Order: sequence, then structure tokens, then C-alpha cells
Amino acid sequence: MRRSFLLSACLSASLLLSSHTIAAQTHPFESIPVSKAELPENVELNEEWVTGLSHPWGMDFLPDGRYVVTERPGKLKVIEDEGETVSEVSGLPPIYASRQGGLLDVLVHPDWGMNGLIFLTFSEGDSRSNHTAVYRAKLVRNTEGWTLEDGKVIYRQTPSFSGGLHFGARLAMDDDGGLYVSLGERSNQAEYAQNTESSLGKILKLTIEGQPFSGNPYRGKVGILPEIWSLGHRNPQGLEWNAELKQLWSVEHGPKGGDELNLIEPGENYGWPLYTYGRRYSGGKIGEPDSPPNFAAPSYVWVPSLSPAGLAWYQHESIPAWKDQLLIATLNGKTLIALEFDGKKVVREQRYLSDLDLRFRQVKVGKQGDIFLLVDASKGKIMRLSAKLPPLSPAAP
Ligand SMILES: [Ca+2]
Repeated sequence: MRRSFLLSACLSASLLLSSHTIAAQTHPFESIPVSKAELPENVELNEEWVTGLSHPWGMDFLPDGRYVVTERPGKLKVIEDEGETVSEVSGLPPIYASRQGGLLDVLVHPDWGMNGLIFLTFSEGDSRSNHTAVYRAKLVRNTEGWTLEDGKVIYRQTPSFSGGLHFGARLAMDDDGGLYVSLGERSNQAEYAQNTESSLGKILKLTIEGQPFSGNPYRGKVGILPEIWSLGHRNPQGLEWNAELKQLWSVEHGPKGGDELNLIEPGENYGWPLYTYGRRYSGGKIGEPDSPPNFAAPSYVWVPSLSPAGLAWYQHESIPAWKDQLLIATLNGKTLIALEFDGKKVVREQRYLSDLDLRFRQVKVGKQGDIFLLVDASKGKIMRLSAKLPPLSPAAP
């Protein structure tokens, strides 16, 4: 469905609705069982696969068995030799690293072996005016080491402003080569999530040149940015294209008691700040909990909030307990969540690794089914979960 909402209409709608009250602790997902769980029996945890990272934020895989990882203060690193060697990449653009901003996500183009392309999101500007930017460059290794070449900003979020919060910004790519970017609404600019002439609080679909993708739902519509894929987001920090299901999934930091999992459909409005579970962190009311039919309701909601910041589908055979489940990294929740589905409906939530007392920024699943967990701390690290090798079978008599 294709819809647009003018800012003024949205503001008056929210004023009209503000006299209603909501019960902050009730939501339609309360009956879904939630439990703490031990790691599946065949899973081995390496708590210190790569250490010495400062606030690792995003990670992706190079096709040759290497890895790239971002550190929010502004460094990009290549991991080689299965975690033994970590090298800094030179040639990054100027990054405004302050509060929640800095170097954020990284995505390796599937044809990296041929075109060398990677994409980065980062906060650009200064304390007076800043925004999320999408950067494209070639990641190459020359005689000096790893470096970025031919780099350029291919997209800038608008409007730029003076905050330090809710930059987003994850990257994902679908089978058509469409580049999705999840962008936050910059916190106290919540109404911009409904403003179709701004890219605050939106998920975009771009070409690798940063232009609106050809099949986008709002192309050719007056008063709507053609790069918008979906709108009404607060701070979506998890985004993944599921190539098997042909679905785009996102988690976003909601208000207090309103973190959401969303199945992202083109042209849908996910409601923020008009329709949301939860309340302001200051305690005040925001929107209505129940979405009317022309808004997309979340697939799942966490009450209380856990700050979901990254997600990855597990579709490998090597850890059967998690097959076809959605893994979610949480910051304040300090847990790795596995959601079990019946079709598109969540039917069970299990929470792992809670006893470690660590903030998890991102979870990634490698091509062999290994799981990488980015631990958010100034002395941060990447943990690795792998299926244990089967015991050697006894020699035949
Ligand atoms: Ca929502």
C-alpha cells in the first residue's frame, strides 16, 4: 500500500489522541513464552575470538575467509587468520564520533572479489550539524596494508541537525543488489519519522550509487522522497535480508517498553510516533498502542525494553536447536535472543548468555553456520559460537 502523511496532519492526529490512556504493561505478545536457556548442547563458545576492539558496531564477511569490523570511535579493521591477525584500514572519511554516532555498519558487496566494494554508515558533520551518511569505497590491500580507495559519500540523511542520538544505521542487500539503509529519527525529532520529505526515521532502498532503487514504492509521487522503502521508524539498528524467505526484517529501539521486531514491506508505515507500545523514558505518554489498519503493527514487542541492536536468521543445519530461528543481539537486555516462528508469527522466545553481563551490539551468522557476537564496550570483543566437532568414531575392528 502506498500512503503519505503530512507533518501537520500527523501532529493534529496525535493531539486528538493524546487524551486517551494506555496500559503500558499490556501488549498482544504477553502470552508468548519467554525463558532463559542454556546454550544448545553441541555449541562451543569462544568468549575471546577477537579482543581489543573499541565498541565494535558492525561486521561482515569477505569471500576469502577474512572479516571486516567497524569500531564506533572511527576505525575499520580487517580480521585474518581466523581471528589471529587484526589490521587497521586506512583512508576512512572524516567521522563525527560522539555519543551514539561514529563509524557504524559495514556491508561487503557480494561481488567484492571482482569490484572490491564495501559500504559504510557513519555520522558526518560536527556538534552543530550532523547526520548519518552512507559511504562507498574499494577495500584493497596495497604494499602499505589495507586501505580504502575511490571512496565517496553516496547518501546523506536529511535534515542534518545538532543531536547525538538515533543515527540508525544498518545496511542490508537483497538479491537484486538493492542497498537498504535503516535510519533513526534523531530522538527529539520524532515527528520527522512521519514526514515524507525527510529521511529521518526511514528505511531506504538505494542503488549502489546511492540513487533511489528502480522499483521503490514512492517513485514518481509528489512530496515523498523516492528512496523511501518504509517509514515511521524510531531507531532501527537491526536489519537483515533473508534470501531464503525473500523477506527484510528489522529490530528497532522503541520508547520505554516498546522495542519492536518488524517485517519490512515496501511502502508500509510502522507508526512511530503515532502508534507505539510503551512510553517516553521520562514517563510521559507518546502514541496509541494499537495500530489502525493502514499502519503496520510490529511482529513482536519487548516489554520491558531490551535495546535490540542487531539480528540474524539462523538457517544452517550445524546447530539444529536454532534452525530457522531469528537471533537478536540486545544491549541493555544483555542477552542473545532466539525467536521461534510459526510462519510469520513469533511463538517462543529464549534468552541465552544472560549470565555473562555483556552488551551485545550485533549478531552475524557466517556461511558455515558459525555465529559471531559483537560485545559493546570500550574494551570490546567478538565472541564466536560454533558447532562442536562430532567425536571421532572408534576405529573399525
Ligand atoms: Ca512501530
